[in-house]
Amino acid sequence: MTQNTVEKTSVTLLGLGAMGTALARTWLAAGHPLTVWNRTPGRAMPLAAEGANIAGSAAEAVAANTLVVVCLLDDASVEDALAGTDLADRDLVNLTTGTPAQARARATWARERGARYLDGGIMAVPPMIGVQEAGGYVFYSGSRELFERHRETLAVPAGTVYVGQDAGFAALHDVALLSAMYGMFAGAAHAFALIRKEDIDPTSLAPLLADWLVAMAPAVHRTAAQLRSGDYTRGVVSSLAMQVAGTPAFLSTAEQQGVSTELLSPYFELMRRRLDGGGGEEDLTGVIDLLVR
Ligand code: FVH
Repeated sequence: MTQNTVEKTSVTLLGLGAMGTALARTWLAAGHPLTVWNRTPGRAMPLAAEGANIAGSAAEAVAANTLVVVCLLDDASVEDALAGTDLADRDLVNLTTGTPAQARARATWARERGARYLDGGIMAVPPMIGVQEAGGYVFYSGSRELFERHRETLAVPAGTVYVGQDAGFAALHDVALLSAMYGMFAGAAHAFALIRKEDIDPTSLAPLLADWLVAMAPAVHRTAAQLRSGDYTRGVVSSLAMQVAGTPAFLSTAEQQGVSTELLSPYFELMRRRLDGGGGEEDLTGVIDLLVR
């Protein structure tokens, strides 16, 4: 008989909210021995039936395995949960959303307690976890050695993208992408508001909107190339001057439709300022310089 089993890394997971539970299930399904802890114990119980070891305390959970993943509400809850645990010689992977400064401080904090540290920013919602084709992934930053050591285990719930030794970079990438997402949602909200009082079915606008946003998204590559070269006129398709000239039509349409321009106007004001500063031949890239203080 041939023995073809590869030993899977044992994982400790602190935090069984919506995201933590999704992570737990994928590791269990992939055959990783898993020890879990949650502040409210009732949330851990269903996982026992799926094979998880339920720790009675965070300290017990941390003691159980070298690889300790935390996925909690915020940085303060990480502080709370890990208080009183012995992190010496642990590989701490923190998937809790926070700021770059919090991640850097947490890396120092972990090092002072004898742990190796990796920070993560999750680019997925719980239903995407463990579903490869959903395209979710996690940004990681901090110890490269730690990332390489646990790469395979970390890749079980979602893809992995390592963005550098600076522990704050995962959070920075996370916040950058999510900020762009909110800009997109803001634009979509304005678009739906424009048709709200008309005899137009929002479900007929939605696919048009989605396709349009997808068609426009690659423009970020031109923006990046212009930022890198410092030449904001390179490869311009629609000049800033032309675009500013078009803005009254957007503002008037909003007014005629009884829609507030509070989402749109701040961006238009930045475009106008850049135009007034002599950027008429440029792309929209100059707006970025106005944002950076
Ligand atoms: N869910 C999502 O869509 C997003 C997707 C992108 C990444 N985020 C971040 O993931 C972290 C966890 O999110 P979550 O969805 O699991 O959040 P909740 O379901 O609200 O669960 C929160 C867990 O945190 C525990 N907790 C809260 N405060 C404390 C504390 N002081 N001490 C110990 N644990 C604490 C909470 O425990 P309990 O309320 O069940 O006792 C949950 O386990 C988060 O950073 C998202 O931004 C998710």
